[in-house]
Amino acid sequence: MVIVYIGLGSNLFEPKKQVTRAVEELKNLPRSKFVKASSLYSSKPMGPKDQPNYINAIVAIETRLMPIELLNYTQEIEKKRGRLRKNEHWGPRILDLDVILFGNETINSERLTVPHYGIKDRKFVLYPLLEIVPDLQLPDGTKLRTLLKSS
Ligand code: A4P
Ligand code: MG
Repeated sequence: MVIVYIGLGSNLFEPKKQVTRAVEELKNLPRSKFVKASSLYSSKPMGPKDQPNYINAIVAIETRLMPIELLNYTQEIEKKRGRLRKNEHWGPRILDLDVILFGNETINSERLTVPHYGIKDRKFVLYPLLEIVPDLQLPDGTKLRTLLKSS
């Protein structure tokens, strides 16, 4: 089993409900065991300012799925929530699920970049991660606490 961290975000159609419901769906991933979820965090939008505030959270899951299989499932959950792709860059969304970390793996494929490219400078990712895994180190050895001190 590999431990993975999935970032959840929503700023449309009752964001708290969207994120809470997605956490429940992630509990049912095949060949996986739910570990824990962070609290919900509210923040101002990164990117265009003319959109509602976001609700974000992080979920930790142990899985036997391959990274791309996990992405297929998370995209399926986004689609069920009516996630519309091709929105403006960093624009509003009903549900966004990002694979933040996949064990200690570094992945650079067409569909998947892991660690997620934004992890180091997104407080809405770093703070929920700190809550559930305070001693986390990224695959490159960077400590989560160091990132928070410098952000
Ligand atoms: N993809 C590559 N790597 C990954 C990964 N690690 N996890 C590919 C998930 N997907 C990954 O995704 C586009 C493609 O990225 C996918 O098809 C997948 O193959 P997308 O979700 O359609 O793209 P996106 O999310 O609209 O674009 P982007 O630039 O990734 O947006 P972000 O970075 O997700 O930012 N402000 C606050 N406060 N909180 C937020 O959560 N979120 C955004 C969106 C903007 N502002 C925000 C927040
Ligand atoms: Mg995304």
